[in-house]
Amino acid sequence: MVTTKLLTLVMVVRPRQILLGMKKRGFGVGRWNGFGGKVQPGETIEQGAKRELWEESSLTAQSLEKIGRIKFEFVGETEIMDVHIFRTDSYQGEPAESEEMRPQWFDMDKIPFDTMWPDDIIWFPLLFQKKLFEGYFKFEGHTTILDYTLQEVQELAADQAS
Ligand code: 8OG
Repeated sequence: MVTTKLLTLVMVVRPRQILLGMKKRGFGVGRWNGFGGKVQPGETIEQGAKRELWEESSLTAQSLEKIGRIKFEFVGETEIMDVHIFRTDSYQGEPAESEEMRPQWFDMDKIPFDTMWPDDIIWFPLLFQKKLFEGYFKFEGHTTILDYTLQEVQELAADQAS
């Protein structure tokens, strides 16, 4: 049976820069990424996104813009990861290292794609152009993309699990 796991990913931006965190443990260890994780029972996707951002970077987001949704399939696994992606440029606090992440600002033209999930180089241009998008990536292991789709969309579905 195929199950779906709801996840969040928050991209924090300021003029010409983006905040990424080096993942220190668990899924995606050794890669730079935005901040996020599993949505907990009883919270909305957006609440989960804000909570994870705070837990992993010490930043409080005043508002999040929903910018994308990507589903990931890993060959041989029955769980689809349904990742809801947000962007924010309105936040409070200073980024601080947590047990999970070591945050660092990067210039938008110096993104460390070599040490990121391999799909990121494909959809980051849409993030920078402020386009909304939906995608699907099929991975073999954690480094090979077998198939993918990525579309710009006019709107994203409401905050719901399906
Ligand atoms: O709780 P945990 O750290 O395991 O959550 C995984 C995080 O990684 C979550 O924020 C979603 C995010 N994520 C994936 N796959 C990919 C991917 O291919 N690219 C990026 N940039 N993030 C991903 O689960």
